[in-house]
Amino acid sequence: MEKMRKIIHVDMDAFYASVEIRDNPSLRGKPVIVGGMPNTRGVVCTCSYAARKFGVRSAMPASRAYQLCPQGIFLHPRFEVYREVSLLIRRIFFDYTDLVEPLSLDEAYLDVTDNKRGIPYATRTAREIKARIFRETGGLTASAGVSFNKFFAKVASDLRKPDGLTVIPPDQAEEFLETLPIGKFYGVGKVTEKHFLKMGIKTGGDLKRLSKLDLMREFGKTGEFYYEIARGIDTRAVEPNRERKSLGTEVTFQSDISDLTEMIPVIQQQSQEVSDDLRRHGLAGRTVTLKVKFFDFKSITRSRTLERCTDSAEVIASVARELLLATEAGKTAVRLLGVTVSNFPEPEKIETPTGIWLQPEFDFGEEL
Ligand code: TTP
Ligand code: MG
Repeated sequence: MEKMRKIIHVDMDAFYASVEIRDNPSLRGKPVIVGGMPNTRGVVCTCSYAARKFGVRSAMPASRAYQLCPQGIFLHPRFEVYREVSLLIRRIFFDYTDLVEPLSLDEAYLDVTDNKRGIPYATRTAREIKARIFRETGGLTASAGVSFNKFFAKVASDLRKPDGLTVIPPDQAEEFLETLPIGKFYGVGKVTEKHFLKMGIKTGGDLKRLSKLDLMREFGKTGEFYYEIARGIDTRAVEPNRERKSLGTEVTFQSDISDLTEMIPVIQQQSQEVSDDLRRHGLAGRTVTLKVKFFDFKSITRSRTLERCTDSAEVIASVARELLLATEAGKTAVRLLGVTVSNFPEPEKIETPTGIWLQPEFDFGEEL
């Protein structure tokens, strides 16, 4: 029988906001909102838990956040500082395992089945990692989820935020899934959640009652994935070298548009989203690509490669705009626009400590 995997998912609490509070303790306990300023078209990157009480959320227009929380303290993000903290926590992870798969600056999966420190329980490893993050970052907290696959580990890390540690052992997994809201399932975003709710599927229990065929009819290939997830099966390995090759976004219009003055704000908005996303992943790229699908479904892409890497919304937007102006768009009606940035440099090499590799000599058993 294959040895049971021990997976930890670590996710920093209110990441950008917590860093801001760390660096200015007079903000502690206050509604701190990091992102765009209220009188601009910017959006909220994240906010402190005090601000969440007012209903402020990530990706919300900053103007809306101001309506909900006029006493909020609005701050510009400082990406270089977040990137530093991110490197710091990744170094801590590498002290325990080389099987680290970062998902963004503030979260990662760790496979600690055979960890470098020979700690028999993933729960203890998670506790240690949390304590070290707190100490070594100057008081930032993370939440961790511990389980036997990625899906449960990720769901678990979200259950007791902030500063949480949640374990989902195999014998509790099924019971846990039964009542889990459908929106919390891996791969279920806002759109799919609505789709499920329309079908009357509200929880994991409801999901489990659907046959594989039903799910495939509704969701195609992804349906098969939902079938397995509903049964707690997730065989995805933690992939330490998974590299993102590009980041982008696209939108299909409800009805075709032929006015260039309508298209330009769309690509500006998309460039902003791509820029936010790049920064969240600590990436910058040299190539900007514009995709245009015309009314007759003919699709083209146009790219430009820059001298230097960028993650700036203004730069991306200005390149995308030029690319757009050189197409038939405007003369011909358009049904889809997309902006992508690619061509990332080699990822920053993270030094892994050269210390001794402690080979565990004891039986891991079936305990987490
Ligand atoms: P998250 O981990 O999703 O959020 P968080 O760490 O702020 O809060 P939580 O305690 O709920 O985990 O995202 C990590 C960082 O990524 C976040 O601090 C800011 C950035 N971010 C954005 O810039 N835009 C977004 O829409 C989201 C969701 C996050
Ligand atoms: Mg987080």
